[in-house]
Amino acid sequence: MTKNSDYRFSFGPWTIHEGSDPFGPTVRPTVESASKLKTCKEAGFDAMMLHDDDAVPGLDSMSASAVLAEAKQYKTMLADNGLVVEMVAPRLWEDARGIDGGFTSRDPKVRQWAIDRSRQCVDICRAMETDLFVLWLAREGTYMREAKNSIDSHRYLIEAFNAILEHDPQIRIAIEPKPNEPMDHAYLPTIGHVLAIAHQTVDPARVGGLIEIAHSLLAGLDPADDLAFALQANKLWSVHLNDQNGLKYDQDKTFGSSNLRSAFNQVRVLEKAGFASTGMLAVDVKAMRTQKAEFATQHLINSKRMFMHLVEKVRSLDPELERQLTVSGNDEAVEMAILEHLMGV
Ligand code: GLO
Ligand code: MG
Repeated sequence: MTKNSDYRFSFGPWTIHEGSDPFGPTVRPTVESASKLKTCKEAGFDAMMLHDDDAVPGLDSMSASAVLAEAKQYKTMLADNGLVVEMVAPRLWEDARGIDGGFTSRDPKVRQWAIDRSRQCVDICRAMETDLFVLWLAREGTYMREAKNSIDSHRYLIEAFNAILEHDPQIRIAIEPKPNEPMDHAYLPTIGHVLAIAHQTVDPARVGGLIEIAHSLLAGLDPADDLAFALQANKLWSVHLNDQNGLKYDQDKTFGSSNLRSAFNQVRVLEKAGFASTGMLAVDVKAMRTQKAEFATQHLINSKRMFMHLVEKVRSLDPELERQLTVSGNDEAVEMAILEHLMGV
């Protein structure tokens, strides 16, 4: 099997979780931060992706200098384990103030809070030596469309992105689109929306995208084509690997576990674009609720393993078959050859 020598992988601490869902409580004990770091290292990952309050728990009640000191401490702990920080994202949606969204809240004081907290998150990025600032715009949307003026909301988003860009000349914003959940309708539901709005900011070169496979599927799109769209624009700055079985709640299943052929095509497009040398693969998966605590890191390991198996499948595709793909002929036979290649028969 291919070693992950050329691809680099990260995961977020929230992917090792207690297993609660909207219908039931936790089913596994909380795992300490240090133990998650150990898993990261032992499972052959290169980096952690973090929310601001993963890096600095309780940051709200701390002074700005104490926040940065603690972020640096976490960074050192990672470095001692040979790990780096891929990105940091402000977790606006878990704060009571962000109930109606942060940047697009109906309350101007909340909109200001969201910008201030994002600026602080940029400082945390810098303290942790990453220039990648991720925005998953969780609650930037509505439950009731009439509640907000959509035109103003998009303007607020651009103003917030500008404030972040202006706060630090080096920071790059990677926006992670998702069409719904937790909101009924989210602003910036697809990578198309993300790249369009990037061009309206004060520095379009520093605004790009992060594509999560499950989110593309929730928008009814083809993830491989979504990846290709961002790649051709040099705007794919991270990928959240996972899978999704149709249009339901955001499942965050193990990469490739639902649709192998689609996963193969996602890997193929990343291979063709040479993504290994330009970005990291972040595994954003949830363990099944039935998974016992002692095995509750398996979903991370399996996602990375599936990715590397599929890299092998892409690289070992018969060159003659590759050639036949480029011309119209017996396409049914060519498709069958791909299916057989995937099945190993
Ligand atoms: C949820 C998102 C979430 C983000 C993470 C990083 O649907 O995928 O997990 O990726 O919070 O901002
Ligand atoms: Mg994600």
